[in-house]
Amino acid sequence: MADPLKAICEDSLERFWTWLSLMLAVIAAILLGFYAVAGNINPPSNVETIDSSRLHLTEEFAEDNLGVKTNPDGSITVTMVAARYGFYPQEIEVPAETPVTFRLASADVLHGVHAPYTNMATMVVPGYVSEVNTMFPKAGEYPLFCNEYCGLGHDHMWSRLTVVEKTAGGE
Ligand SMILES: [Cu+2]
Repeated sequence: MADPLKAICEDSLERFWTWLSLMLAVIAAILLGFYAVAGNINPPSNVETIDSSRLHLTEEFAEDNLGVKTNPDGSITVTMVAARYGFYPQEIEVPAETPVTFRLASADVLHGVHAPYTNMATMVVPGYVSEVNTMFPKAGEYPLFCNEYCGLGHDHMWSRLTVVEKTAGGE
């Protein structure tokens, strides 16, 4: 079979390296696809829009309704607003070894949230509700950092996440 690259390139060595780099891209795409399917490794897929300028008028993200709620099945839902420069409420406490769902919305610009040493990390894009499902194995105090530059106060944008031992019978 004639090499289709021959139409644009005479040099056989150049064609060889072009084919090799194309193959590497195909192999990388196959591997990524494989790990995404086999390990269920995907970007957060919650697509839910919200009007960031009217968060305070929504039921879920109104100031009085933010914070930690225990669901009937014992799992926890944490509702937070990311705004320059903090995550509100600024102190939250959740039990260890319990499924926790974070629901975050930005009131202004793009933010990111990250609790070091845990897998709790997501971008908080204005106009969308970010949702993260996680479970904290160990009690302790974790900072919640903003990891998307959002303005002059970005370095000071953090809140406190306290993970307490799971009490017998749940919280
Ligand atoms: Cu920030």
